[in-house]
Amino acid sequence: MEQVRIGKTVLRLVQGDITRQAVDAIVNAANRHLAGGGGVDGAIHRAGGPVIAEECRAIRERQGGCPPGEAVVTSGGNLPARHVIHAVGPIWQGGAAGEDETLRRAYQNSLRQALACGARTVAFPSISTGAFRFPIDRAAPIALSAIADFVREHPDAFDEVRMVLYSPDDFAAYRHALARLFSAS
Ligand code: AR6
Repeated sequence: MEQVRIGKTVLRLVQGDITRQAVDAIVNAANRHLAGGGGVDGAIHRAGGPVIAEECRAIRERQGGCPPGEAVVTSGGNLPARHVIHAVGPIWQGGAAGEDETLRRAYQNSLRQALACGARTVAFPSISTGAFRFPIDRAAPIALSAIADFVREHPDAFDEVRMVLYSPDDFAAYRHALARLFSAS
């Protein structure tokens, strides 16, 4: 299963590069210092250009960064997306340090920011499952149910929420989770 409909909103899985998505807002898997880095964060800063780092620096100076579970917004620079929502996921510490709840909040606060900037189409990467080492089989159902719950609570907000999975293995993990979560609906 690669997509489901939740009311008027499509929740879709695609395999690809998030920097190429023509949506209103893409989400970045950032760190609490909003300092840039590798992985999807590096790819977004490279493709979007220096304006994103400049806006991140202004946010850092204003509010000292972004704690895990929260999200902040910059413009998209040269990206097809108008906005970048920088979400900070949890660093995996074994699973008993509240990582599941922090991951869920990262998705929901990202959607809250998307709603606030009027984005009707939003694309997410798989937050925390790279450098932050959150196991993807555990992250996928948390990500999808966090999105689905938020969409159910805001039925007029979004046309599409897209998960953009970079590797075939990541895509397979999310497809499996989507089928399990929605098989009865
Ligand atoms: N499009 C979509 N997904 C991607 C792309 C891309 N272009 N590139 C990588 N991924 P990670 P994290 C996938 O490490 O675990 C950074 O240094 C990747 O395959 O980017 O939240 C930040 O600055 C993986 O499945 O993010 C932070 O310090 C997923 O994106 C830290 O890493 C997330 O991997 C955040 O770690």
